[in-house]
Amino acid sequence: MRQEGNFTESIHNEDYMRPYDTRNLDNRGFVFTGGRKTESLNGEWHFVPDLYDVGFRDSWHRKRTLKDDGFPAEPWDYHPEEGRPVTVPGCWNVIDPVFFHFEGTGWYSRRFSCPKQSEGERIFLRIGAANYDTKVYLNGGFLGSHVGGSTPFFAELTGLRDEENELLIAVNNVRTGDRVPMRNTDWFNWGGLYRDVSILRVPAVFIRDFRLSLAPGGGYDALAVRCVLSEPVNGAAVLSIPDLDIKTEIPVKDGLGELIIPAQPTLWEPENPRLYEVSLTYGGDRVEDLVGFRDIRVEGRQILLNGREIFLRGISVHEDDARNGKMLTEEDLDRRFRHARELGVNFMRLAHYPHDERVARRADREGILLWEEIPVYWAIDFANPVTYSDAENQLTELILRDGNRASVIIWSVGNENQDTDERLSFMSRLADRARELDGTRLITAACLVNHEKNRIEDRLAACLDVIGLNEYVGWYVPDFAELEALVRNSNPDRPVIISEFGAGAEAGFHGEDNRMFTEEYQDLVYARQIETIARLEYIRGMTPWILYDFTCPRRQNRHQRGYNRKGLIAEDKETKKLAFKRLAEFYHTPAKNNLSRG
Ligand code: GCB
Repeated sequence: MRQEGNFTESIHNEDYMRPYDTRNLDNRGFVFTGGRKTESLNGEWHFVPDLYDVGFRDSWHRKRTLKDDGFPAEPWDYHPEEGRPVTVPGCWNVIDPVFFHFEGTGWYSRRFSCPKQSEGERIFLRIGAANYDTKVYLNGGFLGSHVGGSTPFFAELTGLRDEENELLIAVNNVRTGDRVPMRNTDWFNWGGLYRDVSILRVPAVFIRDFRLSLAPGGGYDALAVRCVLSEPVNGAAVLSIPDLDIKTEIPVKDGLGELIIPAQPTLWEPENPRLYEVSLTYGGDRVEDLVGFRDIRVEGRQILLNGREIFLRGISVHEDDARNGKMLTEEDLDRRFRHARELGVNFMRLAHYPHDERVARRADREGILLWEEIPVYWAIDFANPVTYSDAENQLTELILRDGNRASVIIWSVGNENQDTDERLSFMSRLADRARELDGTRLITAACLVNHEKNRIEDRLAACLDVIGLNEYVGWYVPDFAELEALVRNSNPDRPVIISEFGAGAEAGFHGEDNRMFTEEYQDLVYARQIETIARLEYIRGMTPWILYDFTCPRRQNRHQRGYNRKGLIAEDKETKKLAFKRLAEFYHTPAKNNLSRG
């Protein structure tokens, strides 16, 4: 058989992935992007599904010779130009019904031109997110791989040509036991290049990270600035905040600049989400951002925003859409914030993975506080060091991405994990890592009730600032009396947020309030939960499960048909169920929701 290279070898090689599993595209390659000009690579790409990983086995990225007539000399099984045209960003599951359940590798290719503009300039590709394992090839060469399905990453484009470059990106969404999350989740495993793809140009020495916040300590009279340069240089960066009359040099030593600057900004808070235009320059590099200054702290069993107690009136949300999968459209974003406002929330839990970065930017402008999370979900492989470094990398990339968002007040290091020794060591390390990267936010995790003792009890709690608690009294625990008992049995030493409660309801299905999946039953669960939660001084917030019904292959009874139906609104994102009104009434009545501000 006439085939290029070592065809027979390639079909016998089951170790074909080894050269490409480099995971070198991680948080160390982060580039601060605020205010930078980018060239978008969104738009039309070519796509082929590759269920058997032939592309890796057979090196599809390698340039192959064409004959004079333009046809290949060998029987290629792949041609980058002949894939199906698709729009990036997007999830492949919604391209065509035949791809809906596809789990495997999808190859995306496109051509682009990229003239160099100045000597010494460095050019990076930024991928907003791709689920889950991504390998990047340029002009036939392999640039590297990234794991993690919801955070941005960068690849330096070396070997670029001014005209006609070919980018080939393989994205694999197979669920495996060592990934974060692992095989089993309660949401749909969307696949593809589903966030923006772009190119940025930076000078030889550039700003990798730029962090600006109110200086911790509660004095409200100083800002803390920190910057990290791409090289271990010495010099000075210049921070400028025109509305505060600040133009200050930040001494940089070995590539790191840190300074506390006296300032009295108007504080950012939900009622007045004041943002300041800021910029940082170093040599020929300049970045910008829009930053709010606020303080978030825990004292005893209270959460204090800018020194005052706050009750977090929240709602949980997934990133899921029947037409667009995980890709967030502007329309979806607008609708989500409109519904949140109607509910009267001041807080949102972005479950269970980092959501599109536009959400936090919008929340900054609208004064909505956020809980952001990484998908350390259920029974991930806590004993596996590879799984740990993946989780830590996702956490780091998230913090690097959203470190300047005033709206984000809480990092969550996981959801509903069993209290084992391995899990304790894994997640307490993550909590430490989050604090090391960011001293200006609270750390939490959504914990489980200890069902044996029916009380709030989890060894991880000692490592958290706020205990998140998922309790499904009224649903998985049918007897409402259990809620009273749970409350009586618990005496947490720090604030608790009820990070989930809820009940399934099929929109339009009505009946007695003791019949599961009726809107009436869901409404009753909300009524009972609210009644109890509002009485407890240590419960400082709640994010019921969930705003919209969402795609979920685990849910297949006749009321569900592939959707988790615990939404307050159906999957059409319009049809409200009865419980929506119940929660909105509670949130809009300060006397009832036991705290008036925020
Ligand atoms: C949970 C999980 C969430 C599920 C939800 C449910 O506790 O954290 O991901 O979707 O319960 O509906 O069962």
